[in-house]
Amino acid sequence: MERVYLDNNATTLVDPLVKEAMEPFFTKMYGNPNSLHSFGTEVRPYMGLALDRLYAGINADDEDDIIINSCASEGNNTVIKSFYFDSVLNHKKVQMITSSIEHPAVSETYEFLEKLGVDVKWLPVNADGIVDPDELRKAIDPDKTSLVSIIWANNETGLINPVKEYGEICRENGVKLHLDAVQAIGKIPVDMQEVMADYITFSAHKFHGPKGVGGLYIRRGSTITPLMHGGEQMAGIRAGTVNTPYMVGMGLALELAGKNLDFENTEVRKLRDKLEDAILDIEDVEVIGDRNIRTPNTILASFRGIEGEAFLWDLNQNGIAASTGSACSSESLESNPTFVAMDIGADLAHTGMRFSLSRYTTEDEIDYTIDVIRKSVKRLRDISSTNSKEYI
Ligand code: C6P
Repeated sequence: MERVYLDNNATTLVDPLVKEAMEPFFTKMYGNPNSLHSFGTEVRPYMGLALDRLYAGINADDEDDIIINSCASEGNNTVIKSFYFDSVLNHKKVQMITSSIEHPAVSETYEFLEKLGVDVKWLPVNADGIVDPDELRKAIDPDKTSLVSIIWANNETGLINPVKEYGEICRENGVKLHLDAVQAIGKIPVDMQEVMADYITFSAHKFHGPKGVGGLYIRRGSTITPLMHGGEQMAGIRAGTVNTPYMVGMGLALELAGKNLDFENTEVRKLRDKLEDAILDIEDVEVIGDRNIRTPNTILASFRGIEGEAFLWDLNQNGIAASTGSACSSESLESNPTFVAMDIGADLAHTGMRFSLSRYTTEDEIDYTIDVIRKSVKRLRDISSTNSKEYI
């Protein structure tokens, strides 16, 4: 076995069909789509096709907007800061609500707004790792709350929040809802006629598209004050020359992800469950969250007595790529936000390991991984018990 990639929540392999579809836009059809000459105009139908695929992929209405940007972090910053800008422009103090299990692209943006004086309410999670709709209902003050931002599917655990209910609660109270849909898209159905969110954000590289391109969905009737000024691209909401090859790639990637949703839900889930069952067979191991309410590709397991960093290193030595948490905070030794939010004890806080599969994961790879995990856990536990005996 050469290498096994089980860190698909960090990023994914670009589907070869996507790469092929992007190619002509680097050296042949490289015109600026805003130019009036043929080099510019010939690109536009392909952008239209990409947009059609994105609209279809999330079942957006023709009247809704999808803004192409650089990534979900940009989309999350755009939505949250837009509400802050509006409060400044309207001389109105607002309250905003988020949860304690957000990706840093949301949580750190809110922490920054707190420094600017914004009142931010942080919703807890329940024992199942879910943001309880009742907590949201209680936290909303219809006179003050302007925006609610909640993660659709958590990147560490894969736990899926009841977003449909959030949509109903926000509607009842006249409050806008923003969902970080990065880990939902391509893994579970995302249907904007079902879920009444006003804004959702996503990144192409999580569903076998290229890195550095993402989308911001805006429901009709909702507005955005731009984060980036300086051009009329994207209806004036996001200035900057559109990255046409990547937009084309993202459109096709989402279409292919849609076609593979059943496969994710059956075949990827089967392999995930096989790995999870084998992990749970090991003594003193806990998997966070009920597998039936998780994305079908994700496991966050806690291996008691094994330090996450050492385990990660051992897996890597055997060619297996996993992750102790989200890739962008993996260098910090702090506990994963999920462990903190779920009040999982300090003894387990540094022992978490995330395994995230994709439609490219094979059964042979899972069998090999199971074998390596068993041996590695035994070896690391033997080492730590020998070391602790030396100190007795
Ligand atoms: N999570 C992970 O290892 P960007 O980097 O902007 O494409 O995506 C940011 C982002 C936002 N929200 C969620 C829920 C995410 O999972 C991510 C990316 C990766 O978990 C890399 S930190």
